[in-house]
Amino acid sequence: MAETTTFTNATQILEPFRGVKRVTIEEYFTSGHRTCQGCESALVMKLMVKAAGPRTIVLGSTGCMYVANTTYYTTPWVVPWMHTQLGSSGSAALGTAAGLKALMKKGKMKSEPINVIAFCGDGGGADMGLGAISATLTHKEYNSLILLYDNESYANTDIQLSGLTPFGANTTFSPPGKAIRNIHTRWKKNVAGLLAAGHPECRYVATVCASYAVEMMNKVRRALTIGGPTFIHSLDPCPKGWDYDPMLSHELGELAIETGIFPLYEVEDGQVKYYGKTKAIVEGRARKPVREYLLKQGRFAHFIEDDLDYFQAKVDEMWNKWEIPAVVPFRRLDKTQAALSAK
Ligand SMILES: Cc1ncc(C[n+]2csc(CCOP(=O)(O)OP(=O)(O)O)c2C)c(N)n1
Ligand code: SF4
Ligand SMILES: [Mg+2]
Repeated sequence: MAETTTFTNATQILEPFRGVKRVTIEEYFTSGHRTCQGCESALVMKLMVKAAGPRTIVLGSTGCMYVANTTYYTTPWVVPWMHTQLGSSGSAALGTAAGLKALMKKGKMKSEPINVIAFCGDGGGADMGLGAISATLTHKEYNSLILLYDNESYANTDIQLSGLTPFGANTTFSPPGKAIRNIHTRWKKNVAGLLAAGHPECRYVATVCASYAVEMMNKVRRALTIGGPTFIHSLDPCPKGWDYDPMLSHELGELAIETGIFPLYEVEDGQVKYYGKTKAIVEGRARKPVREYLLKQGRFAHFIEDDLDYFQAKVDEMWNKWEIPAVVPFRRLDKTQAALSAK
């Protein structure tokens, strides 16, 4: 069939919400889910789709946000929703965006901007599905957003450690013991920095935290408006996996930012922009000590002073030694630095 002339591959223009009073009242992720009390990932789903609006398709890889949200015959999703395999959020995003584009181009469906959002957990996205996400971020002709909700474990299968689990955390794969206190001794992957640096044609990568809900929704709106493939990394406190009282979810999100452990930034067309309390840190506000965040969580209850010092030193390094603080960990060789300054 001949292509229609009306097709433009445009995105929806979603202006930022200017303050909480301007946020729309409609919900597209409602009652009917069975996540734990205080689950920030459920809040992320609600805010993500509220920001996107009704003309949106959501695709979700296996994990808590699939299993707890789609118990047989019930669902909180008001918009069209599809489950996809654990490592395939990238493929689902690309395939859906390409399918919509083809159908609209051929005139088989009305030509209109439809948001495509695929979400994945840290296990599904930063470990198993990294290759598919990477491929999707190179296909600049298709509009989709991949949102990684990071509860820092394979939570749905009972809290196994992932590549985004923090150093030393107690998980079912890394229980502290008498002989070895910290089984998990690797540092968390820098997933947003990795994807931003590695995909120069991806126009938008951001980090968010739902403790700052309006800012978080506005990053989703920006990603969908700018178009092409885009990526957002959300840090989501998880009462079950992190072992804390559910009433602390919001506070822990704030502390992750205030300690500098999780920076808030966006990279738009290659330009890094810090925002919120991270921006204040960049401009000179002191970071809170990491112990204020870590010691509120049972998963770090076995930490001794040496562990807290190590964690603090690694975070200090992110801020003091990285080429782009807390974003890009490269360091210039002195010679390169000198050669560049001489130009
Ligand atoms: C290929 C494959 N391996 C293992 C599983 C079992 N499984 C289902 S959900 C899940 C955990 C996924 O972790 P994550 O992506 O971080 O999402 P979360 O459960 O934390 O929300 C696992 C291992 C699966 N569904 N598919
Ligand atoms: S285990 Fe964590 S991510 Fe999963 S539903 Fe419970 S609080 Fe949410
Ligand atoms: Mg997870």
